[in-house]
Amino acid sequence: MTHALIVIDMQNDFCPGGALAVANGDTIVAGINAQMAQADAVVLTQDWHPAGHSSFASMHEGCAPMDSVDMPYGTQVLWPDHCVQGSHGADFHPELDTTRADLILRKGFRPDIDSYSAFFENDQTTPTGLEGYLRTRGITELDFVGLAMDFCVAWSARDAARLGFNTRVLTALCRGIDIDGSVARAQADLRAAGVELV
Ligand code: VGL
Ligand code: ZN
Repeated sequence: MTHALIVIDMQNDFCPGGALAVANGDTIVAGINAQMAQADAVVLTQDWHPAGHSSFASMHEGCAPMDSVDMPYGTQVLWPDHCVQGSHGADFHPELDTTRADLILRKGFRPDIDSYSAFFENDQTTPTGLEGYLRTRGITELDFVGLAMDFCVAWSARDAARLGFNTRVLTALCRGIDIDGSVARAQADLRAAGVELV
C-alpha cells in the first residue's frame, strides 16, 4: 500500500495578496511541509493558465468575477485573471517545500476549458495523466491538502474516489473560497462520494 500526498495549487495567487486570494491560504504551508514527511510520494499541482483564459471574467463582456456562464462542457464560474503561465502569481508560495515533490502537475493550460480537478478537465472526461502516473507507481492511497477546498481540492478528491483510490482530505490543511456556502456543500458531497474528511 503506497501512499501519496497531493498538494493542490499552493500558489501565490491563491494566498493573501494574490489575484484570487483564499482567506488564510498561506497559514497551511508549514503544516503541508510537515505532512510531506509522512508520504511515500508527493505530487504538487499548479494552476497554469494562458493569458486570456476562458475562465477569466475579463474575457466575457458584461461579466464580473464569481458570475457563472454556460460553456460547451457545463457551467463555469468566472474568476479574476490568475495563475497566468510564468507570472509571479503562478509560482508556488515561497515557503512551500517544492524540493520534496516527485511530480509537479500543471493544469488549466488549454485556453477553452478550465481544469479544477488534478485528474480531469472540467468536461470531466479529458484526462490530465495523473491517474496513469499514480497507478503505474502502485499508489493506492491519496491524501489531499491545499487550495481551494471547495473547488480544486473538492473536484480532485471526488475524482480520486470515483477512480477507486482510497481518498482522504486533511481539512485542517485546506482553505476555501466559500461562495454562498460552497465549502459546506463540497464537504457534504465528498462524504457522500466516500471520501474520508479528516
Ligand atoms: C481554483 C478557481 C480557479 C482552485 C483554480 O485552485 O481551487 N479555483 N482556478
Ligand atoms: Zn484557475
